[in-house]
Formats: sequence, C-alpha cells, structure tokens
Amino acid sequence: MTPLFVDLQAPNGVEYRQPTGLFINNEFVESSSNKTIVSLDPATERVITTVHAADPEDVNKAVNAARTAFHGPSWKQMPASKRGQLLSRLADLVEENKELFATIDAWDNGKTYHEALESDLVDAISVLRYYSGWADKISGQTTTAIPLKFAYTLRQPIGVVAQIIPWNYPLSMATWKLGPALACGNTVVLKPAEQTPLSILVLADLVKKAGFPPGVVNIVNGYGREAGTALVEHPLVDKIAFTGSTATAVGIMTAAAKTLKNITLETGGKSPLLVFEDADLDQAVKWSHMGIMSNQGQICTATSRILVQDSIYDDFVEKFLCRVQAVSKVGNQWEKDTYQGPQVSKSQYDQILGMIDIGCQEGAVLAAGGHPVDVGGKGFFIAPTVFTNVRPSMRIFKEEIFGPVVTIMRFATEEEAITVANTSIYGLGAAVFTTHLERAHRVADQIEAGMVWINSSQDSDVRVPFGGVKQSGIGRELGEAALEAYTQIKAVHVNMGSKL
Ligand code: TXE
Repeated sequence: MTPLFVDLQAPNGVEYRQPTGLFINNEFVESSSNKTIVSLDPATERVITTVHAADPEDVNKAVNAARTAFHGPSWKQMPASKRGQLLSRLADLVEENKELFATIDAWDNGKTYHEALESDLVDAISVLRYYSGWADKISGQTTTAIPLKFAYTLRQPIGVVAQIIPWNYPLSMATWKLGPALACGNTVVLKPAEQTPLSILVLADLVKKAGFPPGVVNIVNGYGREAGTALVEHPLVDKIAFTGSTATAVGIMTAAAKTLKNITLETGGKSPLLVFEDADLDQAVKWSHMGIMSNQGQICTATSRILVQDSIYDDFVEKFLCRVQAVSKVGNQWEKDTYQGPQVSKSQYDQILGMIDIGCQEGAVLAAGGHPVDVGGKGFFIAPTVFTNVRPSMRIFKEEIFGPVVTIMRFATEEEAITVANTSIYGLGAAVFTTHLERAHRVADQIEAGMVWINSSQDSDVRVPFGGVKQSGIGRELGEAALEAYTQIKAVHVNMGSKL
C-alpha cells in the first residue's frame, strides 16, 4: 500500500514532506484501485517516489466533489472579493515556498533549478496574483435602447472545469489554469501529467491552507488514457481546458463533442523565426538560441524553424553555432552553470533522437549535436542539435520535435519568408528580426500565429493573451481573454411596464 505522505530529501539537500494521494474534498486519499505512478529523476533515472493514480471511479468522486462544491453556499455565495483574497493568499504561500517548488519541478522534470526558480516560479506567482485582482471585476453589460424595457448580461462561471496539463512547466501550467478558473467562480478537477505528478500535490496542500472550501480544487494524478479519458467523458464536467499534444487534443475534442462541452485547447507548434538582412544579428542569434534551447527545447512556442535571409545566412549560422558552443552546457539540473538538463522521459528522449535520425536521412546538414550526452552514465541528455540547409518538405521542418533541435533554412524575399513560415499546420508563435519598422508590423500582420514577437522570442506576460491558431489550439489563456474562457454570458430581459 502506497503511503499518503513520504519524507524526501532532494539532491540539492532540500527536505520536505511529499503528499502522494489524490486530493479530493481538501483531503489526500488513496486511489480506489491501488494504481500508482512512479516518478523518476530524468537525470539519474532513480525513483523519486510513487504516487496514487486515479481510475474512473476516483475521477467520478473528484467530479462529484467539484459539482457539490460548485452548488454549495460556501463557494457559490462567497463574495467575489473573498475569492480574490483566497487566490492572493495562495500566491503568498507559493512565494513563501518558491525554493521548494523550484526544487521539486527541477527534480521531477529535469529542468534546471535556476530556470525553475527564476522563470517558472515568478510566472506562477504572478499569474495567481493577477487573477486574484480580477475576481471582483468581472461584470456584464446593460442595454437600454428600447423604451420601458432593458436587458443586462451576467457573466457566470461555467461550472465544473476539468483541466488537463502537460509536464514541461508543471507548477506554472497548473496556475495558468487554476487562476482564471477560480477567479471566475468555477470549481476544478485538475489532472497533472504522469511524468510530473509531484509539485502540484504540494500546491494542493497550500490550496487547503489558503482557505478554499472543500471540493473547489481537486487534483487527480493519473494516466491520460484512463483518468484523462474519464474526465473528458464525464457528464458532470462542463468544460475542458487542455494543454498538450495536437493528437491528444483531437481525441479530447471528439469525446467532448458527445456532451457538447466547452473547450479551450493549447497544443503543439512549429513556430517560425524570421531573420531579415537588416536585423541586429547578435540580438537575433541570442534570442533565437534561447527560443529553442531553453527548457531543453520542451516549449510549445519554441521557435524551432529559423528562416534567415540569403545575404546574412552564413554569418548567422556561424554565430549561432558559436552561441550553442558557448552557452549550452548540458548537465544535471542542480549545477549553476548547466544550461540544459535532461529531457523529461525516456520516451521523449527516444522520440527526439528518432527525429534527429530522420533529419540526417532526409539530407539536412547536421551542423552541431545530434547525439546523446553522457552525464554520469545515466539520464536522458541530448546535445543541442542544429540542422542547416533544411527544406520545407522535410519532416524535421514540419513536425514538432519538442527537444533541443533547431532547423535553419534560407530565404530570398519577404514574400517567400512569409509563405514558408505559414506553410504549417500549426500557428502558435512567430518571431521577426528586423530594424525596418514597417516590415516588422507588415510581417506581424501577415504571419499565421496567435502570438508574434518583434525582435525577441518567447515573451510571455500574464496580462497578454496566449494561444494559437490553426492546429495550435482554440481559445486563449492569460490576460483578460482567459476570463472569457471561464465564464458564460446570461442575458436577462426586463419589462419595466411595456404592454405592447
Ligand atoms: O502529450 P499528451 P505527451 C507535445 C510534444 C510532445 C508530445 C507528446 O510534441 O512530444 O506532445 O507528449 C493527458 N484523454 N506536447 O505524450 O499525450 C496526459 O496524461 C485525456 C506539447 O506528454 O498530449 C497529460 O496530462 N487526457 C505540449 C496531457 O494529456 C489525456 C506539452 C498531455 O499529454 C489523454 C506537452 C486522453 N486520451 C506535449 N492522453 C504543449 N502544447 O506545451 C493523454 N492525456
């Protein structure tokens, strides 16, 4: 029998108590089937611990808890400003424990500790703070155009929201989903990814400490096919918010259609980054390197297709390769000078190496990397990999690799660059490097993407909508746009005495 709490010591010396149960009604409970998920350190392949995995019966319990809480007075009648205070308190608690969260995500996911602390945690805390401020500022409209009649709208929560998240930013993804859903008054059943089940259970503990009523937030670790499917198909779930692969999103959308569930999807990408001959080359190199190599390349918005104008192509490639050599130290996630840790899992590692093989077979030039890196004989480490002389027909140019692998190709004209950039099933991010003001905005306008960065890559701000077009998703997260994703509009028509 798996215990509900274990005492752990992380490789960086941090000691803490890790909950392992399913979090339902503010309590950690065992899974009814005794199914488990084993969490591994991807740097050493050693077991960190084992957590409970939900089966459909457990999912049913969690959904019912969320349903009861949604209708219960302690949540439904809670003043909106109080909901905001709870979120603000949760943000404070996460901040007080930020080193612990960075430790757990670094251990469980393989991302570097400093990136987890300086990026993921800053993001997670600011998202909770931002949505705590929105809770009491969500309002409808009044229409008074007709004499003796008026109408108003109410923006009401959708109900029970199932949130299914990936493993690349475990805590941060959880806060992106929980913040707006709770600010709007929904209740939640959240399923973390099976690769990274740990930090979210510690967050669950803080949800209770912050004072959220039982059943408002439920966390069910579990496998996608089992717990994920049970959530998506559950008749008492009103909305699904998902971040993950496009293939899984297609299945989710199909299943959700059976009961016409509201959905928000954030899926894959193959984001282009265009470098024009008038660009500041050093800046372009710096950002384009970060845009694909940070977080082990496991970024949905990774600018993984670099398009460079003919006249500067050779210079760009040379500088990019120097940058890769100078910056990309591959090593374990705890060392201060490590830029790149291990990939999250053996399966991702194998898939990435498989795509590298395909790139070589397709005839692209392997200009750097392309092989595993030995770090103590274990772990899923891959050298930062650069393919040049890539053509748009190649699979490595079309398919999301989700690792430290970049493709670089050349273009002659702005029109060609836009055409090639838009030749993709995806449309998540896009970057353009130019000092030409008009070109910057012209390209931003024409490129098919949900987000465009001018002279940078990967900018994300809690106040700014995040999401994709085409097969990169439906709907938006972050900013005011996320409130639309988590509310529905009710129209109320009022007759003030009209007898007509
Ligand atoms: O994704 P999945 P995986 C992409 C990236 C990566 C690929 C595969 O290209 O290589 O996806 O990763 C849950 N019903 N992205 O296999 O399967 C699953 O348990 C309901 C991009 O990890 O999409 C997990 O919680 N849920 C992405 C979540 O879906 C199901 C981030 C994501 O898993 C399910 C991650 C089902 N049938 C991967 N099957 C991004 N956009 O950032 C799985 N899940």
